[in-house]
Amino acid sequence: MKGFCKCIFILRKPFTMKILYTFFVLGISQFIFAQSQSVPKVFLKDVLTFPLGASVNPRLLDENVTYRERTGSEFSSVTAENHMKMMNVHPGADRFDFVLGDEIVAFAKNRKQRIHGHTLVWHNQVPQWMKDFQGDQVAWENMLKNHIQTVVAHYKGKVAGWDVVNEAFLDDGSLRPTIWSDHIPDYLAKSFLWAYEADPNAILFYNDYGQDGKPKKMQAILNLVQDFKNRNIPINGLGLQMHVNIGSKNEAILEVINQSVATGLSVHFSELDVAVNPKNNPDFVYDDVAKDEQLNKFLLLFNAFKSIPKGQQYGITFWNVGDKDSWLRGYFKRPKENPLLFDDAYARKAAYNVLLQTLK
Ligand code: 9MR
Repeated sequence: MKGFCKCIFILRKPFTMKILYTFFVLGISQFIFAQSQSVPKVFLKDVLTFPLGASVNPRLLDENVTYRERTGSEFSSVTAENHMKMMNVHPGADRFDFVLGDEIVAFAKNRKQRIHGHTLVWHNQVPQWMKDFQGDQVAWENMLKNHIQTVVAHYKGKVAGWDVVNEAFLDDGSLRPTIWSDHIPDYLAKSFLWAYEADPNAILFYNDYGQDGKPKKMQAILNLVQDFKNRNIPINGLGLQMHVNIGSKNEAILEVINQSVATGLSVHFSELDVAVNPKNNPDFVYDDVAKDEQLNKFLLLFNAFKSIPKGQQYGITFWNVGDKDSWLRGYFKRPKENPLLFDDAYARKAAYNVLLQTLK
């Protein structure tokens, strides 16, 4: 009894009360923190019936812990944004360099993520020695075949699918003039055949951008698919890059999705971003109106993808992880762009949570 009275006496002292109160509050917040850490987060990738991907940059994976954590936990598929392209993997005629591509593969394998290969044949990011290459048609064919087959063989069994040829058509539907079209007749079909020879299990894609609202370009792609089917050239999928913006017309987007699905091939929204400031207005503010418009585009795309027959759903891949890593800021130099699902600090945007609630 004596001890009890003493205790009450101490508690009455204002200073002692303050200290106890502080410990109490600290304890509660520690408890809440611990709870929030231990409760597993719900991930968008887990409520989807198809893979959710991001293109990644190995330097950021190395240097930025938050980027690494987000990429590892939020996505079930990864694409190398640049490090499986010709310029990076084949820097000299007799030299291949798979170091950074392999880093991405190891990262993804450790996290049981699927790896999508991008891209075997393109007119951009071509090494200088290829641009300067001299030789007749046979020499060009051997050079491209060697490139494709060495890269595909290196990643055989690791990469699930390849963008075999990227962006081969112009908006008017004509074949884009490139070093490949200049030197190798029927280079698209040959590229697919060479890729198939090197890995018959890889899912082989034709990948392009801006099909929506460009009916001639889309028709050229559909003609390519039909022609390949007629000639037994292996093709398994169509990549719709989906570099869209908040002003892109919904009907046009839905039309090219439907046309792609109608081919019966797998469909990949392969490089998704929804630009909010496409005209690069320096006074642009990423306000609630822009965020809502962006969310509506995300919803349109995810809902459309969800309605694709399951066997044709290869997945949706975002073109990098956080807004500040987007090519629209770096490559296009549009500082006021916020096209992705995660903000500059890699926090989930409000749109992420709406997608999560709506799609589960
Ligand atoms: O995001 C890529 C950027 O880092 C490169 O500098 C750029 C070079 O052209 O390529 C970007 O990725 C492109 C992709 O490989 C193909 N579709 C268009 C993408 C954006 O340009």
